[in-house]
Amino acid sequence: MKTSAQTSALFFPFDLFGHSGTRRGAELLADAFQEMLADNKREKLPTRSRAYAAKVRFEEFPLDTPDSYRTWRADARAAIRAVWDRDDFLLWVSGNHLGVLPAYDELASELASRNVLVLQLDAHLDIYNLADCTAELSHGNFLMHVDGRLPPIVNVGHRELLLTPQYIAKYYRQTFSGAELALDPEPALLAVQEACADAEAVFLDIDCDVFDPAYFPAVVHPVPMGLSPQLLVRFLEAAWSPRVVGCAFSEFDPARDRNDVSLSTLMWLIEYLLLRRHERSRNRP
Ligand SMILES: [Mn+2]
Repeated sequence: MKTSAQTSALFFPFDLFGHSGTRRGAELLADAFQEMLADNKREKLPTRSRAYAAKVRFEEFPLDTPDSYRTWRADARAAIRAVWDRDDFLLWVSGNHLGVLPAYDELASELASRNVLVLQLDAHLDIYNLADCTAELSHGNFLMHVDGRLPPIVNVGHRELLLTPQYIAKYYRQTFSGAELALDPEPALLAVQEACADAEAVFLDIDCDVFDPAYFPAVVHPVPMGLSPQLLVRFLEAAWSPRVVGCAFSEFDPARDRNDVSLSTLMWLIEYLLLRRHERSRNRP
């Protein structure tokens, strides 16, 4: 896979069949992202942002007509496909987690030709089939609805206490629960590093509820025993290589934020990823 020269930052405020406050989250991040680019442009002194300033393509999907919802999945897939056809790095910011399904669809379509891996940071394993869950497509079961064969997924940070290991293993290559990470994160860091080193393309899927609510209050249903942002950065670094083809963020519900601490965390991570991707000194083989 070629090293990509550009980043395509696509904001897709989809929030149907899941948490509706998250639409505003994707819109707010789109605003903050544009503000960051504008601030960088105004700055006359050299800053590290020059590494990526000319390399970012921004696009926001308004999703404001019934028609845009009728074709949301195909439209999102086409947009993602175009990014990867250009060998761009994909930054995909969705409303709820279901809005990341089109990226999984596209990764599934690549499985025949290359070895793809998803590193999913999420409090939930989105394969729920329990009595109180709908069998229809939803944010809680969307991995069961991927178009084609499910790509190999490693989950880090889930807080699952109900689903059996046998059932989980049908969908996940490997999982590391929040409790396991609390005891010792090193085995998980090593496993992530090895799995990502073996893959030809790695996609990072960050659901904001993976964070511990103490650090990141802005989610609809906070779940305890989550990751600190510091530990999440360690996992990003364990996964990182020029073969990371993109990163998704979802489930940010700004109405529940506290002094914008969650917003700042996400913007910090987004800028960190841009530098990670485009600062030449940090991407030597
Ligand atoms: Mn989740």
